[in-house]
Amino acid sequence: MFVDRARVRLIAGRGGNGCVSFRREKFVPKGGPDGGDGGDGGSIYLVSDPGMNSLIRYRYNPYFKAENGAHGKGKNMHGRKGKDLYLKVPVGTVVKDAQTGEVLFDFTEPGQKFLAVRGGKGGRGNARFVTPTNRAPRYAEPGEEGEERELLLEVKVMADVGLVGLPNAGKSSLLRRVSRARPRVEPWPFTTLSPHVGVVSLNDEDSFIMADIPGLIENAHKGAGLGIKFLKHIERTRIVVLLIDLSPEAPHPLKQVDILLKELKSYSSELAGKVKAIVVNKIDLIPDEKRDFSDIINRARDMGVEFYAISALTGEGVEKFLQGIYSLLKE
Ligand SMILES: Nc1nc2c(ncn2[C@@H]2O[C@H](COP(=O)(O)OP(=O)(O)OP(=O)(O)O)[C@@H](O)[C@H]2O)c(=O)[nH]1
Ligand SMILES: [Mg+2]
Repeated sequence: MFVDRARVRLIAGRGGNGCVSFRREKFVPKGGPDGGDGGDGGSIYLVSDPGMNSLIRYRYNPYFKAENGAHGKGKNMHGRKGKDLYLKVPVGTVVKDAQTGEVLFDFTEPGQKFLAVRGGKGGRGNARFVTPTNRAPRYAEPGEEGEERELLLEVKVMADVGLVGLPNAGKSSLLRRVSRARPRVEPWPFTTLSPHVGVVSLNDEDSFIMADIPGLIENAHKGAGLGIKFLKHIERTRIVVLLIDLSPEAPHPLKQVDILLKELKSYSSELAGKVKAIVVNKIDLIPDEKRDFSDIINRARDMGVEFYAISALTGEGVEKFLQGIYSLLKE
């Protein structure tokens, strides 16, 4: 489980001012007051939507302002109400006040609505202030300011896909290529020390969450390298992808598959059962004519999993891999 966070600043719309106006018509010498009311400012609501699986859009665009109410006009014309804004958040989002940390709302199911900032009330026009003793009031109310608030949104997300591979296999490079996550990439093992997660957007509607975890080595279950504790971060992913390093310094690809499967199994057979694809990375290092992956393709076939060949560096094969993973997720 990863915590996805975003801080947003919300400003509700101002109410429109009430209007001071008197009826002026040709044959009505002393028209009464006819200033209309200002419209209410728009409010901002948060709404839980099952189609949202991360808060990423708010991280890049954290500022929202709802429309102001229009001012009232003469002839008793009321100002139009400012439009409300509805911001979609994933189910599971917890809303906190950014200043105090107080929990304001907890979205536990789809379709819940939380009024985050209320629009200012429109001011009343002078027509409303007529009394028996003052039949021609020359004042109207101004519109109220809209509420303004900074909120912290937090959601615990479960990644859809977990990348598992030896150190240096290129897991972080792949995550960087396909998402906006920015895990560090270095030409030496054990660069990644804690899990990272990124949203992979295939287009406006289709996206999934991919997690990059520290590299696994042989005997990790006995504590070698960074051990296997961090596998708990991908325990609840739906799919595990084995990322195999094709560079000459790495063990033979089949050997890598064996090591990874063994370590996964020693953590839990359920996790090992989530392996749905074997992906060989760094194909750019191998000239076209030497690309023969038949042994590993056969291995994938035996295991009943998919096979992809990619280069996280050049992007070759990556699109096809993402599409394949996405169709697996949809099944
Ligand atoms: N030629 C080539 N190099 C790659 C490719 N993908 C990653 N690398 C290189 O491999 C090295 C390791 O990449 P990382 O993405 O840090 O590997 P990692 O699997 O995240 O490694 P750890 O975090 O240590 O487990 C870096 O020098 C990358 O530039 C690739 O497709 N082709
Ligand atoms: Mg890494």
